[in-house]
Amino acid sequence: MKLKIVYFGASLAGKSTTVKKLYELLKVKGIAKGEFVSMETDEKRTLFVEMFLSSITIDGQTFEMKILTTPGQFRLHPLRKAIVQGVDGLVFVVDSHREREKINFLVMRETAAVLKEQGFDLYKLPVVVQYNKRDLPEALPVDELEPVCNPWGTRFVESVATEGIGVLESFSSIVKKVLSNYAEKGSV
Ligand SMILES: Nc1nc2c(ncn2[C@@H]2O[C@H](COP(=O)(O)OP(=O)(O)OP(=O)(O)O)[C@@H](O)[C@H]2O)c(=O)[nH]1
Ligand SMILES: [Mg+2]
Repeated sequence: MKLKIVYFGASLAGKSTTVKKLYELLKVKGIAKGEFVSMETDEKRTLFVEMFLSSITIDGQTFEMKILTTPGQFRLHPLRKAIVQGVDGLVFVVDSHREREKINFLVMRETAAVLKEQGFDLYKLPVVVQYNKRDLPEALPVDELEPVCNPWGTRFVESVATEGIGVLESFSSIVKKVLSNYAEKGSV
């Protein structure tokens, strides 16, 4: 079975850092396959897509997972559409910096609109919220971020992606959610 997991969120929230760290951590465990593919602009912003493949075997059944990030910049909107197509689960990477509160929310709303065009409801898909940059002195308390960034009331993870903190937690959390979602639908 093939699964698609997409990391979305505002530009500079830390999606690329999260997924790169995740790749390194999974590679050490022997769970990541092949290379990490990335395309960036000269300013290190994600231009197109970053992705890698991973597979896990549970009870004799192997799940192939494709892990992707979306480019956060608004001018790259059309690419975001292609990336979320057929998604099975999402990680919402939130920039905890107090000045980024509004942009986090706008990107969530825009992602919901993109998915709606494709017949998906963001608020019903498996999602994990990852509050990133918890190391910043300007980080808002999670209690303040929750009402804005977690309309799912879903499990959240606090992270410092640059140090690899919280990265495996958000990933294992979304994998569990995606698998239990399939189990509920009776397709696993
Ligand atoms: N202090 C701090 N900085 C972080 C953290 N995570 C990422 N950063 C920094 O934030 C900047 C942006 O990180 P990226 O991972 O490139 O952000 P992105 O979400 O992929 O950005 P786009 O590709 O433009 O959408 C980089 O300079 C990172 O080093 C964190 O947890 N704490
Ligand atoms: Mg990026």
